[in-house]
Amino acid sequence: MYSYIKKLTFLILSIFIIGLSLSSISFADEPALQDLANDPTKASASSQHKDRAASRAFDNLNTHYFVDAWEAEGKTGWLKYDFGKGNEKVVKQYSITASNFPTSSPKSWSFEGSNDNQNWIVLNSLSNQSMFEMFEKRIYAISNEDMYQFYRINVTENHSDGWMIIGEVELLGDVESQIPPIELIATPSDSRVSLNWSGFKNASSYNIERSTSVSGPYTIIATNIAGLTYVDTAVTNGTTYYYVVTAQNTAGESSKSNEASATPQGTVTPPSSNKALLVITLVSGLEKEYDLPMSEVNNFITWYNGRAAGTGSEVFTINKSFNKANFLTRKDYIAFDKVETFEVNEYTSTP
Ligand SMILES: [Ca+2]
Ligand SMILES: [Ca+2]
Repeated sequence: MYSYIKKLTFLILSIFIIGLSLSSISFADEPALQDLANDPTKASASSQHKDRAASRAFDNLNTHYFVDAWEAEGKTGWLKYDFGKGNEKVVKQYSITASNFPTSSPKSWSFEGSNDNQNWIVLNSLSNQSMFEMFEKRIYAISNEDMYQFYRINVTENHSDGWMIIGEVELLGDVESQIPPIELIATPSDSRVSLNWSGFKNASSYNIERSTSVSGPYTIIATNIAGLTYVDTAVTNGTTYYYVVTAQNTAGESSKSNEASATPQGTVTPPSSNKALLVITLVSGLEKEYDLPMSEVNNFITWYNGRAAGTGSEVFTINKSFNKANFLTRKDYIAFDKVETFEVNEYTSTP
């Protein structure tokens, strides 16, 4: 008897433990999904009864009569929800709740996602489903990890009535883990702007758009970029450019990324505080020595090189401000064809 009780206890304990582990397998790590579709104004449909518009399927109401339901004019039709550009969602489950007319409930349909409202990806396809009970709610889990702006239920067959009616539809997702939109960073350098961005889930390629005004209008400057970087070399130093990136996948084009701006700049040499002795030997044999800031010596060299190449003015003017004494200005005019050679001796000036 004792042994029997012990065995029984063991058996009950075992069942209890198996039950516990089963329940933890079933429910552990399930994110809390919430209905993301609660704005009836974002609903539309292939057709709708004048008193039972598409919005009725997203009004969170399903009362005793089908006034709160969407009714298609016919046995088939689609019901769509638009989350809006930049507000794409990853929907992982959807639910359909029947109205009080089970015979009008859907029998065969597909659940689809899109980012351009033209190309639709079938996320779930069901046919010959049993008739809904009155006000029955059924939840369908789908293995979707992608963001879509548009979702729709595309009903190809209802149960028997001449009209198809759906009381309520939920689009369920994990609010916390919606994938953020593309994050774009623009980095300027000399005659180029480098763009880097974070990836869009399942993107096949990216398009780059550019503007010289904040918030556009943008012009597409590159398409079908496979990677996550792009270098724009068709830029002018000193001009500020504004960029956005969009992702392309089989479901269409994503919304625009954040706008990133950059102003490419040439390599700027900081003005040198150094000075130099510029010694010019003229054709006549005369030597002229000037103690000048390095910047003015550089101007002289630029003039001389230009003149040697046949451009620029015939004469270079040296401001001898270093020793003006009683004169307002003292200037030397150096004619190119009078210069035999010159020598530059730079030195660090100590303030
Ligand atoms: Ca809702
Ligand atoms: Ca409703």
